[in-house]
Amino acid sequence: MMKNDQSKNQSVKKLALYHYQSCPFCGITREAIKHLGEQKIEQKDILKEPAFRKELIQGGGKPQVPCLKIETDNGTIHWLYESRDIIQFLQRNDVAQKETAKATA
Ligand SMILES: N[C@@H](CCC(=O)N[C@@H](CS)C(=O)NCC(=O)O)C(=O)O
Repeated sequence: MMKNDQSKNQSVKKLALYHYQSCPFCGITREAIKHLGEQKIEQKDILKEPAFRKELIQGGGKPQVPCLKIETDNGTIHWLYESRDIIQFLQRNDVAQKETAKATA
């Protein structure tokens, strides 16, 4: 799991969810994304597109889904596995985005 200090100090530039339709853990994660609403997350189905599966293995180290690829402003890339950790990260990121929007309004 990403360390808290990393998620606090680096702002998220781009998010991509590696998943596939029939995976129940992916379904829970997609539902959470839908619930959070406005987050822009590219969805990469690894069964429909073999190149995405390759990216996941090369980048994250294993073909397990769901996995969230997190790219930060300073160019760091994190591969976050485990649906529970992904959902927790997205909820925190959503709160952070809303706080930033409020502060800059
Ligand atoms: N504890 C994990 C379970 C994920 C999981 O078991 N994913 C299955 C698909 S439903 C998978 O990717 N299996 C292939 C693998 O682990 O290599 C989570 O909550 O995300």
